[in-house]
Amino acid sequence: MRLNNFLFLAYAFTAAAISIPQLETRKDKHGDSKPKPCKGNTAHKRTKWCDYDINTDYTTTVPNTGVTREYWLSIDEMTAAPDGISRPVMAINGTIPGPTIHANWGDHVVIHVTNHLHESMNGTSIHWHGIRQNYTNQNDGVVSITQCPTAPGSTITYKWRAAQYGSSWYHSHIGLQAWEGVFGGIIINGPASKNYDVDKGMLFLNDWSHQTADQLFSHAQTIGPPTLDTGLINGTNKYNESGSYFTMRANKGESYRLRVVNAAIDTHWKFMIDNHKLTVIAMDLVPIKPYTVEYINIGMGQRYDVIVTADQPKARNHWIRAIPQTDCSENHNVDNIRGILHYHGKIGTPETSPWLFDDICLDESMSNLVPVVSKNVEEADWQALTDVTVGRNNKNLFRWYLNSTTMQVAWEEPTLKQIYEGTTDWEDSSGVIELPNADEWVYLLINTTMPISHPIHLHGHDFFILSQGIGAWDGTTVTSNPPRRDTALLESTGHLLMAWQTDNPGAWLAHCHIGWHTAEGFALQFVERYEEAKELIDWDYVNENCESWNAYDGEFDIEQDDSGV
Ligand SMILES: *[C@@H]1O[C@H](CO)[C@@H](O)[C@H](O)[C@H]1NC(C)=O
Ligand SMILES: *[C@@H]1O[C@H](CO)[C@@H](O)[C@H](O)[C@H]1NC(C)=O
Ligand SMILES: *[C@@H]1O[C@H](CO)[C@@H](O)[C@H](O)[C@H]1NC(C)=O
Ligand SMILES: *[C@@H]1O[C@H](CO)[C@@H](O)[C@H](O)[C@H]1NC(C)=O
Ligand SMILES: *[C@@H]1O[C@H](CO)[C@@H](O)[C@H](O)[C@H]1NC(C)=O
Ligand SMILES: *[C@@H]1O[C@H](CO)[C@@H](O)[C@H](O)[C@H]1NC(C)=O
Ligand SMILES: *[C@@H]1O[C@H](CO)[C@@H](O)[C@H](O)[C@H]1NC(C)=O
Ligand SMILES: [Cu+2]
Repeated sequence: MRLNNFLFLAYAFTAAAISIPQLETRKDKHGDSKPKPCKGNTAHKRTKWCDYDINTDYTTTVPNTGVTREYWLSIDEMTAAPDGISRPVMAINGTIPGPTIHANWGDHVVIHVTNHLHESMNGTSIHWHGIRQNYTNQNDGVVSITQCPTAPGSTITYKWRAAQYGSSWYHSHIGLQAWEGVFGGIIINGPASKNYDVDKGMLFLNDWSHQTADQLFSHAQTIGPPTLDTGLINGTNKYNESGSYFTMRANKGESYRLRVVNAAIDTHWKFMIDNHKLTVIAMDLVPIKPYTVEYINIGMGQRYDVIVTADQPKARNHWIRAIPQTDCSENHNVDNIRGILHYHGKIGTPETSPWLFDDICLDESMSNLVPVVSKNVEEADWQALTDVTVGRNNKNLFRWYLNSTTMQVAWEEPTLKQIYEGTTDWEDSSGVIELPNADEWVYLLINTTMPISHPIHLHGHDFFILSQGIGAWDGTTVTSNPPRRDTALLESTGHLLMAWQTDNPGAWLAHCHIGWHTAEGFALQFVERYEEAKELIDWDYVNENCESWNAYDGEFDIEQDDSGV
C-alpha cells in the first residue's frame, strides 16, 4: 500500500526514534576516519600486528584496543545511473556501494542506521555479513529472526566487536532491498598472510538491471529467475555508450590488495585482470596460505582478498573483468562487465585478452583454501541432512524446500521475541532446528539432485567444509584443517557437508544467498542454546524497535509477500 509524500512525511515527524543504549567503551575521536595499523605492521611485514600476528588464534584471542568506532548510516530512496541508465535505487548515504565501515581488530563498533524509505514504505534492517556476533545475536540484523523491521523515520543501533579481521560487507536483510543498493564494505584491519604495498579497499561485483529487483520479483516467482541486464564493478560500468568503466591506477612494480565481494542477487562470477595473476590471501574473514591463480571463482556473499602486482613490461592498460557464469544464471551483457587497470595514470582502451576459462559455477578448489590458523574437526555430536528442491506453493509461486519445509516467518514476530516470550513449539514453516547443548560438533549435509548451484551462508559462525562437490557425498570427510568460512557453494547436483561448534548462543539463519531464493524460502534457522540465548536478549532493545514497527504497520498496513527473511 502506498500513500503520497505529504501523508507519510506527516507521519515521519510523529514517529518516535528508538532510544540509543549507552555505549560501554570510550569513543575514538577519529571514529569516522581510517584507523592506523597496529605497531609492526608495514608493507614489508604484513604478518605482524603489535603483540599479535597472523598465527594468533583469533577465535580465542582478541586485542583489547579499548576503542569504539561509531558510524551513522542513512538509508535513502533516490534515482541513480550507475551505468548511465537512470532507475530508482535505495542507497546508503547516497552512494552505491555505501560508506565503508573501518575498524581495527578488537575494536567495538557501534552503528546507528536511520530508515528514510518513506516513499516505498519499506522497513529495513542491516546484517553485518560474516561478523560472528559472539554472544551478540540481537545485533545480527535479520528481520523475523533477530529483530522487527526498523520503520521509516526510526533509527536502530547495532553494536558488535570486531573479533575477526579482514574484508566483509553489510547489507539489508529484508526483502530484496540489498539488491536495490543497500550495502557497503567492512574493513577490519589486522595482519595479512602476504606482503603488499597498497590497500585499494573494497571491490564490489554486482549484477544489475534497469528495472528494480522488486519489479523483477514477480517474474522470479512465477516464471523463474529473470535474465539481468548487466553488472557493475564497484558501483559503475558502461552500458551501450553511456556510463563509465571502473578504473584503477597502478605504478609499475607495486602490489595492491583488493577486497573482492560478490554482492550479486543471482550471479556467480569469475573475476580476473588480463595478464595479471592474483594471489589469494583470505576467504571471507579467514586468512589463508597464499596461492596464485589466473582468476577466482566467487559465489554470492563470498569475499576473497587478492594481491595483484603491476608487473607487466609493455602494455599500460588491461581489462579487469567480472564474467557472469552462464552455467548458473543468464545476463544480457556477459562480455562487458569490465574495468581498466592502467599504469601511471594514462587511461586508454585496453587491447588485452582474458585468461582462458570454462564457464561453470564452482567454488575455488578446497585444496587451495588452507587457513593459516589451523583447526581440526571432531566427530559429530549431532547431524542432519536436508535435500533441496523447488516447487510451487498454493498461490502457484515458486518456493524452495529444505526437505519439505519452505521458510515462512513473520517480520513482526522475530525468533528472539518468541524466545523471550518462552515459545518452544515452533511452526514447521519457521524452519527452526534447536541445538540445545553447548560446544557440540554439528554436521549438516545439504544435497540436491537439481542442476542448480546455491551459495549457502551461515550466520553466527564460520563453518568447516568437510566435503563439497558435484554428485552425492561419498562418505569421506576432510577433518584436518579444512576450509572454513561463512559462505560456500552447494554445487549443481551436488552436496555440501558443513560442520561447526555450538559455541554461540542465539538464533542463526542459514540460507541460500541468491536473493530470489532467500525470498522464496530457502532457509533454516538454528536456535542454539535456547536458555542462554534468552538470557542474552536485551528486551527493551528488541521490543522498542518492534513497537515502532507495529505502530507504523498498524497505520499503513504494510504487506509482506516473501519468506520473511
Ligand atoms: C565470546 O564471548 C564469550 C562470552 O562472553 C567469551 O567468553 C569469549 O571469550 C568470546 N570469544 C571471543 C573470541 O571474543
Ligand atoms: C551518513 O549521513 C549522515 C547524515 O545523513 C551523516 O551524519 C553521517 O556522518 C554519514 N555517514 C558516513 C559514514 O558518511
Ligand atoms: C519495498 O518497496 C517496494 C516498492 O514499493 C516493494 O515492491 C517491496 O515489496 C518493498 N519491500 C519491503 C521489504 O517492504
Ligand atoms: C570501491 O568503492 C569503495 C567505496 O566507495 C572505495 O572505498 C574503494 O576504494 C573502491 N575500490 C577501489 C578498488 O577503488
Ligand atoms: C542498448 O543498445 C541496444 C542495441 O543497440 C538497444 O537495443 C537497447 O535498447 C539499448 N538499451 C538502452 C537501455 O539504451
Ligand atoms: C530431512 O529428511 C531426512 C529423511 O527423512 C531426515 O533424516 C532428516 O533428519 C531431515 N532433515 C532435517 C533437517 O529435518
Ligand atoms: C543426500 O545424501 C544422503 C546421504 O548420502 C542420501 O541418502 C540421499 O539420497 C541424498 N539425497 C539427494 C537428493 O541427493
Ligand atoms: Cu539458491
